[in-house]
Amino acid sequence: MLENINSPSDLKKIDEKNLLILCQEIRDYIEKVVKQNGGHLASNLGAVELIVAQHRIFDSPTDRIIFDVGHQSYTHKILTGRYESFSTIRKFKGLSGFPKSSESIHDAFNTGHSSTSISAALGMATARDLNQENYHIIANIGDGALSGGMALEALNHIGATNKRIIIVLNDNEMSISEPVGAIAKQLTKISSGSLYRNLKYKLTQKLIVTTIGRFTRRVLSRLKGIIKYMFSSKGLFFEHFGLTYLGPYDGHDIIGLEEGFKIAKNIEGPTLVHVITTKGKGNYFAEDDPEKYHGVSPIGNSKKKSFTSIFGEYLVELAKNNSKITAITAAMCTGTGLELFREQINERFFDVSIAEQHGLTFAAGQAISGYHPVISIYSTFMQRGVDQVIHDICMQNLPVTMILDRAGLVGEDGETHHGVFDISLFGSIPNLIFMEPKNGTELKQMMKFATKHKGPTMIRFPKAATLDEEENYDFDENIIGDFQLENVDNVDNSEVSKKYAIIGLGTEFALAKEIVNKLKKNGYDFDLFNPRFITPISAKTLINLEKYEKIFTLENHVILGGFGSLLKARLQKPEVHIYGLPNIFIEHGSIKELRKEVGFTFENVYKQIEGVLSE
Ligand SMILES: Cc1ncc(C[n+]2csc(CCOP(=O)(O)OP(=O)(O)O)c2C)c(N)n1
Repeated sequence: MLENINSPSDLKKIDEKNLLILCQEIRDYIEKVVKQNGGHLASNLGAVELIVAQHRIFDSPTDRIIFDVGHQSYTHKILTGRYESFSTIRKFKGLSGFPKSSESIHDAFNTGHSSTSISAALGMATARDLNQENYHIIANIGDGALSGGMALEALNHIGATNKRIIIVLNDNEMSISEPVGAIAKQLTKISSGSLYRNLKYKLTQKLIVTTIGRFTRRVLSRLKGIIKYMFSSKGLFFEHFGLTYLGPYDGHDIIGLEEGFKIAKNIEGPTLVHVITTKGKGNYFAEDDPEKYHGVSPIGNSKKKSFTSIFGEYLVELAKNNSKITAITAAMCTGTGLELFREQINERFFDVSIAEQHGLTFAAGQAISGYHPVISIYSTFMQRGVDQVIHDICMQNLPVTMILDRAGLVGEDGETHHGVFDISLFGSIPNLIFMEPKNGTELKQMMKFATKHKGPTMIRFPKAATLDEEENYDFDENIIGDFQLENVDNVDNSEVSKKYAIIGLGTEFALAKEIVNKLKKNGYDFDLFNPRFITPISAKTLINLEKYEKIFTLENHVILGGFGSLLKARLQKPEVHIYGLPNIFIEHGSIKELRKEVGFTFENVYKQIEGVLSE
């Protein structure tokens, strides 16, 4: 059936009795493609019926369907003319893993980061009303995403505007990990309420799917919505925000969902349709362990040690020897490698839910009270926390260690997830010591130093496998801001002696080394630096760097506003040539493909440097 659906209007023609089969086809297809390409398995399997029902009741693209985070939009993509191209999802030049308006008119709003959908929907609704138009705006949001600050700010605003929008709460009682907080508890109370359970029992268990059965279910479903709306106190939580509460509905019962959406369509003002789904629905493993199957990598991925796991393991070691160290995550326990900490030092582990800003100021609160929090956030999500870093942590010079995981290009998750702006955002903040290690050993040294330091520190590292067994040296307060000079033969040389210098930040040190080896072979006189520090840069280092004629920098970050730019602004004499990523939103694909696409490869950088040298 699926290959004949080219748009939601084809879906509307499908007979009710075939919908179960259709959903199975969708699930099979999603599983097959995710196995090959990687992607968000459990979230998508849980949202199949929910999205089918929406596309049958609403009229996309006239009606605007928004997906919060957007990681659960695979069914939507398949049903909106992208059945064939879905097999290219997350691949270079293929479909994006998230909604993208440049990909389809049905993708009403681009997402990737959490908790934006209600704000966007409300903005669209005010524009619609100013234009005196009449379409529906639907914001699909998960229970995890609902805990994010922006979603709550938007709910608060809704109360003041009373705009007609439909929020569909996809409640699977899971964020990536178990959801945290009062809202999650409130939702659990609603969904486990006896009225809901009774109705669900009546509606889905007892009735056989016959014509009469379907008719009765329709009536009961409609009644259910009305009963809940009129008599239930369970939705009061949302009603206090000025929303009309409908549900909870069984998110795998298409007929019931369709009835719910029909009711919602006719309600003036903002409505919340509460839908209970099973994350990973239909896949035994994903249902059983939705945390593990939230996102999966394609089969055959290498199991080398990542910076993330070195960080996670070493933090446990440090915290076992220092009872003041705490670990904080914003709903990304597994992604940031903190499971071991959660398991072994649970009393000092804090998951603040999808709340990066809160997490940072929460860390500041712990730090001002004598603790040393280590908060790990993906670079891209840290974009949310700029003011908290500046105003709450750095201005008060508090001992917080901030880890920026997934810094640089991240690959298949694409433009919403690359961590390529953090140096621009955090590279010039007073009091902050901002570092990037060249390998796993250096990461450990930086972590040891950072957790002893009496002020704020930040360490960025990429999604990459790394070595954990190279040379060791003292990394302490005495070397803050000093770039480390290495010559290619690895003989320690503290004198600046050459005409040219090449500086490779973090993992780009390896690329710099490769390039300098070839340049030396071709007769050029070079020094090679591992900077270690993005900010501050010591006076000693700056004085040394002034002696070079030309300096070449390499970084896994955008060029303008990055490490090289900041360095260039501080040097008078040397010409500084900066290599890194262009200041554009870079698409998705493997890191290798993306680097090739933007010209950040050994061959290209070497060629450019040689060009500069032969000028
Ligand atoms: C600002 C931000 N922080 C973290 C994430 C990572 N993230 C992606 S999905 C997700 C959990 C979302 O849970 P929920 O909304 O309940 O959706 P589900 O996957 O359970 O369907 C998280 C934390 C993100 N996308 N954006």
